Amino acid sequence: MEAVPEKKRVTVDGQDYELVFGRPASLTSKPFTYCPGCNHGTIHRLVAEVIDELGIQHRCVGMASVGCSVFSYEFFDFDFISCAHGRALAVATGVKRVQPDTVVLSYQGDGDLAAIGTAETIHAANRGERITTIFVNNAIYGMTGGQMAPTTIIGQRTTTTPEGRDEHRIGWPIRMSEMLALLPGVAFVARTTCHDAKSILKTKVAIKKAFRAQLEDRGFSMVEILSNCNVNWRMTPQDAVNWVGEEMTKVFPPGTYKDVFAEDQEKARADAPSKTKAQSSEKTEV
Ligand SMILES: Cc1ncc(C[n+]2csc(CCOP(=O)(O)OP(=O)(O)O)c2C)c(N)n1
Ligand code: SF4
Ligand SMILES: [Mg+2]
Repeated sequence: MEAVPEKKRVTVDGQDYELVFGRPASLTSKPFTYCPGCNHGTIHRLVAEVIDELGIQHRCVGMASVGCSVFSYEFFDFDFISCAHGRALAVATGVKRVQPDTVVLSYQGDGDLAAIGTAETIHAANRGERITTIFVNNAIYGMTGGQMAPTTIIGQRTTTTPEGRDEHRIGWPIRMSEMLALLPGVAFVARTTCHDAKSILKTKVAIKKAFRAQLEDRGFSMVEILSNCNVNWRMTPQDAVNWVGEEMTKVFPPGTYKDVFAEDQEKARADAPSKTKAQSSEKTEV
């Protein structure tokens, strides 16, 4: 039976309280500087909670990419490297290979991971680097003022596609999770969202599995999280959250695209009847 964790208590103004909610140890006390309603903060918290629960904070090294999340090095309370645009997985590879006991986290936006860093992403995944990537897909270049990203959806207006993205001229949104799932070096890939409480909980489960893939030396892992950029989408935070759930998910369906743990279970199930058969035929012979 699992041990019941001891309840934490705090004293405020001389009064004793039970602590039911607090800041994860893997986050610093610096307040997030993201726009109100932006999911970068939600995702930071989920990553930090998972790191705390796995007890790996002091082994973690993070890669900060270029984009709004460049400031992630200020918010996570472990070592971070600020990487050049698109190069996060190349730097991550170097860290993991030189210090295999570190737990390497790469936190990247769609402009970083799926545009300038496409080559680094595909090759790190194909090499099966033991790295956990958090890919925040908000369908736009947020930090630089709302230019089209590779994941901008057809018809979406951005500063560089003021009439809406036209597939005949600019091509289609890239589905990174589906692409990477084809590579044998990839152990776990899932796409989740953060547009409601249920999806936030599912995102946390996926993040934990992605770290587990690294900790168990299984290969590359990534969680693509559909996020919002209400400021550059020119929407209210609530409309932006709804747009993720109603429109983005049509182009980027949430789901698990590769899961070596589920494959293990399926294999064990498939092997089980044949073993029984072999055992029973042995029995008959005896
Ligand atoms: C080599 C280089 N080219 C361009 C830039 C400018 N730049 C900074 S952030 C960014 C877009 C980042 O978008 P994304 O990765 O989607 O992150 P978001 O801000 O949307 O979270 C660009 C083009 C840069 N810093 N370096
Ligand atoms: S500009 Fe967009 S991605 Fe950047 S913090 Fe604001 S809402 Fe988030
Ligand atoms: Mg982006």
